[in-house]
Amino acid sequence: MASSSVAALAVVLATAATLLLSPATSLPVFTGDDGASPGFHSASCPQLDGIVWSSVEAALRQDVAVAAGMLRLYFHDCFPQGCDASILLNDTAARETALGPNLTIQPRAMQLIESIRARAHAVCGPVVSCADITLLATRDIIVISGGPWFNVPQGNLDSLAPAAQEKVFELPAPDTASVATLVTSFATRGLGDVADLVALSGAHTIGRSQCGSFVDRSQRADDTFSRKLAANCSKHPDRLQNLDVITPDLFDNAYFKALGFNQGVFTSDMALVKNKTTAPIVKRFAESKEAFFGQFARSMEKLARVPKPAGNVGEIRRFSCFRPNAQRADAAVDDAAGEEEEEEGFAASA
Ligand SMILES: *[C@@H]1O[C@H](CO)[C@@H](O)[C@H](O)[C@H]1NC(C)=O
Ligand SMILES: *[C@@H]1O[C@H](CO)[C@@H](O)[C@H](O)[C@H]1NC(C)=O
Ligand SMILES: *[C@@H]1O[C@H](CO)[C@@H](O)[C@H](O)[C@H]1NC(C)=O
Ligand SMILES: CC(=O)N[C@H]1CO[C@H](CO)[C@@H](O)[C@@H]1O
Repeated sequence: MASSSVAALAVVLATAATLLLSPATSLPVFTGDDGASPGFHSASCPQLDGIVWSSVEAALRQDVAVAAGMLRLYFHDCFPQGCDASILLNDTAARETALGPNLTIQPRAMQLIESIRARAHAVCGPVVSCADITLLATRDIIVISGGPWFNVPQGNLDSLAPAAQEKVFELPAPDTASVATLVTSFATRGLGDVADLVALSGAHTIGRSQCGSFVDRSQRADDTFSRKLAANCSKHPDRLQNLDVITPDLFDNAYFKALGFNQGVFTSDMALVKNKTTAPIVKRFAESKEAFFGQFARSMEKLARVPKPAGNVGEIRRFSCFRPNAQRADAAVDDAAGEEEEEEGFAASA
């Protein structure tokens, strides 16, 4: 079964280039650049870093769980077909957020990105994509939560349409995935080093989950911890469960320590300690926060560079991160009139 799904994946990847987005209008500033430079916006929007940092700080103060939401958004945006903000397109018929792996994307995290876009565009004009903001904001939220700094490539264009269903369903399922499945699915995205898989699972250090995502562990109720999970979920089915039960709000290596005590919430978390290849890496990360942070930073940067089958094509969404610019006409009749004129001006010159 594993080999047939790998074959299917290869076919999908090979044909993806012809299935995906057609090139469309983009600002001149983006052409001729494949979008790799972290300082990309320093001339066109020097205020961007400050806007992102202060927005993220304020959002975290209001609700610490938004950090987990942002990490999930980053992963779900970049993994299927590269970072292109396709995950945010919820105002289209085929929206990704309606698909199975994505139902638990936090509206708050989506809203945070949109509000940063609005602030940045108000100051600099529509020169920063929703995809770039997703990367910057997630990196900053990790740093503010105690985690490591890493570079995120900038100059990514926003997709014109949601990702194809089959791409979205290549996202690994936390409740059932075995280590072998996870390793295979990560390898297709340039994350073939086993340490990538273990380090990225470490994002669970600030993670939250709905009860529905770990039923196979909680219902087995075969140890003290899974019985506690089951009890919590039957008492409060709607409350989010912390994935790092030691320091749930701090980005540190306690998640890996908890795994050593059999306190991983997902089956895929526990699989990392049971597998002979990954167990020593878990142990290394549990013993050294620096080792975890170094690898996590490298792996997050790799994730930000997951190849785009059709290349860096698309647009900078100017009216909302939730819909493509072409949908402007039918969707935003009641926007402020003054703003509208200015935006039409940009549209006309693009
Ligand atoms: C899209 O998501 C945003 C943020 O969660 C939400 O405010 C908006 O209502 C959603 N739009 C649709 C059409 O679902
Ligand atoms: C353990 O993980 C390795 C990859 O790191 C994988 O190849 C192997 O199949 C896994 N073993 C089991 C028993 O799942
Ligand atoms: C169950 O819920 C309590 C109260 O929210 C929490 O402190 C505890 O960590 C939860 N149990 C587990 C196993 O996470
Ligand atoms: C529309 C859709 O895909 N719904 C699925 C969302 O995810 C849950 C749990 O993963 C499924 O039960 C739904 O069928």
